[in-house]
Amino acid sequence: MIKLERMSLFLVELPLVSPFGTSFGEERTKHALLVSLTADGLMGWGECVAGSGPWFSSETVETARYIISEYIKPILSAHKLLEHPSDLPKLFSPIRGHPMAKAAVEAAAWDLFAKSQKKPLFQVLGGVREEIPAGVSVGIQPDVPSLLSTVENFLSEGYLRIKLKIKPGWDLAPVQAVRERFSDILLSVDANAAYRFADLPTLKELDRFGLLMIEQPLGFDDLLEHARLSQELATPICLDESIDSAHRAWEALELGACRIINVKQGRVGGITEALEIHRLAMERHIPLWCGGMLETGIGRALNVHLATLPGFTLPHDISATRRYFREDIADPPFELRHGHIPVPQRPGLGVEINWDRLLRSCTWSRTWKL
Ligand code: OSB
Ligand code: MG
Repeated sequence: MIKLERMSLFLVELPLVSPFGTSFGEERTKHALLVSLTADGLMGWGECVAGSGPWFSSETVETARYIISEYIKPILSAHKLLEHPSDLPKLFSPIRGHPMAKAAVEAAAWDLFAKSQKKPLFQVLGGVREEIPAGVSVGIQPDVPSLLSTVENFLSEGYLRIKLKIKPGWDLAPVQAVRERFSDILLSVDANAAYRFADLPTLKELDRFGLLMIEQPLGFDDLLEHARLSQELATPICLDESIDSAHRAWEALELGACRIINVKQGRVGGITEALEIHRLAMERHIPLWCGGMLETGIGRALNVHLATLPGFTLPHDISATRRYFREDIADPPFELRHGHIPVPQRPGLGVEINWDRLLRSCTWSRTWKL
């Protein structure tokens, strides 16, 4: 039993080492909302995966700050005694939507709980791996030559799978160029919902490149057209944006809308919900992998622990810290070892907040006694 004492929120801004371009825009700065919970001399940390604007999802760091401050904090104050972090989703269920806000607080509770058990988080979750295979997501580049050299650099660092961001006008030519140059690599694409069903001829062309998957080609909340598209393509469809809960994952699998799922614990409302998706996927032999949202060391550590579960069998969008940040707010940085990231072995997330860097990058913070 944990007795929650305090909660803090921190808004931080960290410069990205290079701009990250997707079909919905370009990010130069990482905006993160961090949550800490304290109990009995221990502090647990969570990171909200919402972005600076409502582009990937309707949530933003600002909507999450509001929902946590006004609606989640009072729930925690009324339920200070926590038996297990997986009790939180039920307490948060009167709040409709806002999965990323809920997940950030639940994440802090998981870190705290694992620390109270003096165990690394992956052991508490039932993870079975001591290192996880790393893939990298390559943003939209100014031209094909820069794309080829970017991909070449990542491959020389050891990444085991390359994911190319695509959009109409930046699809067949860059994918073909990368496939011709690197004929035997694991390659996938992510459209972030940039196509319509009427783009079927272009999407069908992608079948020529031996891709591992096509991630979220159609509408961000669509299942039915993805199911229809799936019938037309040889390449497996993977859903990201469309899966915002375990129930949606179940609907997607029943409909045949995807053959692979990208799990982001924040997008689906937390670790407990992600564990339920893991259970569903294992039952149906659906491969999973862990997606990323340009997380700082806090969210990155959580993804690494989650990715140790048995059903996570494909390389993840979990890359080394230095792929995004020169200096992170958590230590030590994650590094690649033969294309894999070692799982932290210390209690909880197994990373330490660097208070100096946190306070330097913090633009707002608040602490409540619960
Ligand atoms: O669609 O997977 C995505 C980053 C931000 C928002 C959405 C996505 C991404 C990525 C990068 O692809 C994943 C990462 O390296 O963290
Ligand atoms: Mg994606």
